[in-house]
Amino acid sequence: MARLFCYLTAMALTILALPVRAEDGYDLWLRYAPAGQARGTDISAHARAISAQGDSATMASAKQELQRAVTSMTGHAPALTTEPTAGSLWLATPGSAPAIPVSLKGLGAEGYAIRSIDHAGQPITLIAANSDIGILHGIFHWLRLAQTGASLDGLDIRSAPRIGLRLLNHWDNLDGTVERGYAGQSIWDWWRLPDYKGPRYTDYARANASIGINGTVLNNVNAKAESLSAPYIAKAAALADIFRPYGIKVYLSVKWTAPMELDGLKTADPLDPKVAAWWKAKTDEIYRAIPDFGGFLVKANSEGQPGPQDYQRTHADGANMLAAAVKLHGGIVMWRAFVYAHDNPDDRAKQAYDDFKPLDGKFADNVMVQVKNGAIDFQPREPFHPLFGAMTKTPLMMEFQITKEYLGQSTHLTYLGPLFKETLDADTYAKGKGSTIAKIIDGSLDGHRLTGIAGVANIGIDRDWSGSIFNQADWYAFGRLAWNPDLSAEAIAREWTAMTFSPDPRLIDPVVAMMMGSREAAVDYMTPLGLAHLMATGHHYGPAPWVSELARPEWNPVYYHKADADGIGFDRTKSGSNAISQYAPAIARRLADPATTPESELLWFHHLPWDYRLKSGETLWDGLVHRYDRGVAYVAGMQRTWESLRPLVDPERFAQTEAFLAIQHREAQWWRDASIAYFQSINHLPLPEGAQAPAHDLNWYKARSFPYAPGHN
Ligand code: GCV
Repeated sequence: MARLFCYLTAMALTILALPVRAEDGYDLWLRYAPAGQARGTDISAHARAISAQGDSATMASAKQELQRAVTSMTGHAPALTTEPTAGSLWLATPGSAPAIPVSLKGLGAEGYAIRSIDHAGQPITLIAANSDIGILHGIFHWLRLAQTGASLDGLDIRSAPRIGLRLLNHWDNLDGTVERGYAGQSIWDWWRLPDYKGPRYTDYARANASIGINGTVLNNVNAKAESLSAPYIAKAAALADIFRPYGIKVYLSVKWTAPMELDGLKTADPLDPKVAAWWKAKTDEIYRAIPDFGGFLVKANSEGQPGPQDYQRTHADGANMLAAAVKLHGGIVMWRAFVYAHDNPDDRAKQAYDDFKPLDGKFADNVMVQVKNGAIDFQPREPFHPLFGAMTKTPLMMEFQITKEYLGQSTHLTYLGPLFKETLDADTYAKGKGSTIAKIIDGSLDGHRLTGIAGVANIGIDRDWSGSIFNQADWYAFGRLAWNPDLSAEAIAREWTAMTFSPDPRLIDPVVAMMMGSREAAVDYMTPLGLAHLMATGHHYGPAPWVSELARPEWNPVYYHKADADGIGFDRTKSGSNAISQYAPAIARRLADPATTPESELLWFHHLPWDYRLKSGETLWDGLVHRYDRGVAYVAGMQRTWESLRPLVDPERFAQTEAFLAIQHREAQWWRDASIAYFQSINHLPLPEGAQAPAHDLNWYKARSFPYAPGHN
């Protein structure tokens, strides 16, 4: 009896210590958790009522979001009024409220102002914008303040996006799979669209609008022609209808040979009038179904995809033909620069520049060239792509990868904010010091009106959307940086953590610290010192630096590390591929010499002897091993930090992260051990003192096979 009593008491105490809500991650950063008494009263006092006159679908969504959020945070539903009253949130646009006591100049169509004002003697929070979409963005800003515990008094905020097009690129296939997707099947239920439109589509739009994303490319860049068939246009139109009130436009990826596949044309030559007429008619058909359709995204002449070069035409010929078709409707073409050819023996890192730089100035004014952040392929670290700064006459659109094809897929905690920032802040020296990539893509450096940024989505049907709770932070960070590339990755991590878990500093400080070092840790345990592309073939899961027999040279990891008995690294200086000549002279000079090359990019640009001395004084080999160990140790540190947070996190999300960190630790050790075993088989060097031998011999690592790893293309 006494034992039973003790047991029940212990159970009761455990239950009391737990946060009350069970969480599965579905609500993302829009949880609107009950705010606690003092804070709840404070929020209530600033949101006694929602005052607005407009009745558009967007305004209705804004009001609904506020009601839902305030009610959930405070337990009290705000009243709805048309005129501002004491303590109300007043949503005002020039169309709905004649005399707005704040200037809307410079806010554009999507920006907003938030100001605490005295209105006829009453304290009110004004959220004002030129459009209802601006209001929606404004209310999400206010809700961010409310959720993160920031003051709601004395507000005087103005915000407008720096970059015009802020898009997700879904690599979602019509069969429901997602290329490089680690969060389950596609959220687009193509089969049951357009008849069945589940609630997830609206929640997707809410989440995106809350971080300022204003466009989505629905289908994979490795596109199927059928995406442009009438039934699939109707499906895309159904989604567009749901997203429109949230300010999100729909775009489609196209397959170059669609005119041949869908309608039996003999050619897809962009200069053939019949081909141009086909695209014009197809585009008109799309705009009849989706009047605000955004435009096309194209992967052409890349990795087996067809394109204009198959007809001896250039990328500009192809892009301009499509651009003419969408132009009358106000649409755009996003032409990807991710190209490399199997018959080009030159360094793969140089090929996009060689293809596209000569085309600068030849693209129509509604074409953007979409460039990946680095010249190879979304590696844990890459130097910035040399096309940034080299095509001043063409608007360049940034392409980041939010899904973590190369950074641990769904289970590794590797916060991408610092990776995105590293590229955005990189100085191209295109027009002297301060020519950052952020200024290139926001159009300010070269005076472009059309500006854009895209992120390859990490979204799937998993309950938590992104395959893990922490992967949601990458989606969030992408949106926030797309709106304002000057934000810091750390500030974004703090916001996200406060909204996703709790604004309790006992939780935020350690979680943010752990996130901020996590990408560098992945670089350390996977590809330190500028190494790249050492992952296994096909699914890209785990290490395989030994692979050397794939059909195309640049598919093989040995192509990238070039390790031999004497040294390691890819010589991209004059004595090698001379890829450094694609950068501005100030950068090329720095990269020509290993001593002035950042150590984080050393082996990307130089082939160096194993006994090359690093800045620390240790040899290159010892430095490599130490970095592998540092990466593994960081993950062990994250495990300890997370364990210490057990009392502050709900059980479901705690358990997921705990389990995933254990996987990450095991896989970090695997990367470290397999890489060391392989490189040691080449250089025959002893490990530095204190470093542990790999757990298995090289053959054991080589024999590992994962035919069912997710995300395969
Ligand atoms: C969509 C890499 C990926 C491919 C992807 C390609 C691209 O090669 O592994 O899955 O294809 O990049 O960006 O087009």
